[in-house]
Amino acid sequence: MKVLKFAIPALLIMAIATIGFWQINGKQDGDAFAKEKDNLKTVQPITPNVKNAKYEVKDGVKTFHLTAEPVKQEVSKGVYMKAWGYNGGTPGPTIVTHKGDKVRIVVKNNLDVPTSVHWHGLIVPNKMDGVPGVENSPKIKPGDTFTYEFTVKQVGTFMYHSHVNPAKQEMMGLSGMFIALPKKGNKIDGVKVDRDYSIMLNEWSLQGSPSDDGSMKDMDMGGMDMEKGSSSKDGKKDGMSGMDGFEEGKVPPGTYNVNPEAMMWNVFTFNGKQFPATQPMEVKKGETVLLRLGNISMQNHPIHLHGHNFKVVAKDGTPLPKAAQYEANTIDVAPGETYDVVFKANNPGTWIIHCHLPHHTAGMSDTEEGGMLNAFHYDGTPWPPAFQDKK
Ligand SMILES: [Cu+2]
Repeated sequence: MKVLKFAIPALLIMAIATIGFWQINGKQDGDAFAKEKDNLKTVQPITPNVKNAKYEVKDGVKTFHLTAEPVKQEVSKGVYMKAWGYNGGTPGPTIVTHKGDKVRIVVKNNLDVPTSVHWHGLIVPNKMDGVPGVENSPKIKPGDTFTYEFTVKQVGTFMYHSHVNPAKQEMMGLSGMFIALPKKGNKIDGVKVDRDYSIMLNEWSLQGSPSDDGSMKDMDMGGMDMEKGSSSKDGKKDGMSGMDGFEEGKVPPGTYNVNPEAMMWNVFTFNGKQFPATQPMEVKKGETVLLRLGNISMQNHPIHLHGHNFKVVAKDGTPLPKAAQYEANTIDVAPGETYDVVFKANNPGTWIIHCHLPHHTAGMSDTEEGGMLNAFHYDGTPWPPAFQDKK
């Protein structure tokens, strides 16, 4: 009896302790499960200033629609260029897919010249490569439509662009980003990411008179009338750069033609916008941020991030082996290249990212900075004056 008297409370205590332990453990398991589920979620890629392409799934095939067409694009306040793009803008919408997706991309040509779309870096069947005359895909005639179809076999950052008269058509703006995500989860290039941002690099030669429709006949007048007489230190007229129109970053508000053949450029864009029209990228402290960079232009652009080192984890849609990954804060992106870089958001504030060729961040008439420049903005930190309208 004495033993029982002692044993019952002891058993009771043990039972309560066990239930308590299960409860605590159960909760932990629940958290772990929630965390695991979270990790299986895919982070939605964001291309600042550019939409992701809409699609519909038909018979298990993801179907996208691209319309190649003339676009009138505002690159920064009041500065419009008459470029070519897809679905109303340049770059065209970002195509987001998953590895294993069967995709169909219906391309309508609303230009007055033939065109095609090449899937840059993607391993596709030869006849889907979009290089008419070399393989069997057609030059898509004005008004015509062609459907490209392939299975996405890779994971990474790719691009798309015209491959008919590319010297002209790429420089008129016929390009866009193509992202292939893993089948599931947010582990990209071996890193679990919380943010997925893309920046496409382009450069433009805007010509014409700001007051008219930008027709070529006026190109010699451009800038001269605007900034009469004043001379810059290299002896050139301010606002002029020989026959090529306006100096870097010195294009006054107006609507202009793009001269795709020019070898001097005066507007340098991240996703078709120059600072301060670039939409800053939000991050939260502690997050792991993926940034995808792609270049369809005539020059290399050394892209530099302030306040952080990033790790270069992939090139041209191909993950780099651990031993080949490296830390840096500037990466030179050559034409045709894509890079994936990741960084830990561990330094709150607003940190700019920009091309480090000084002329490529030349300010517009009313700003000190311009061109290829954007910023990462930490959630909860004050917005600096340059971004007051972005809040
Ligand atoms: Cu540059």
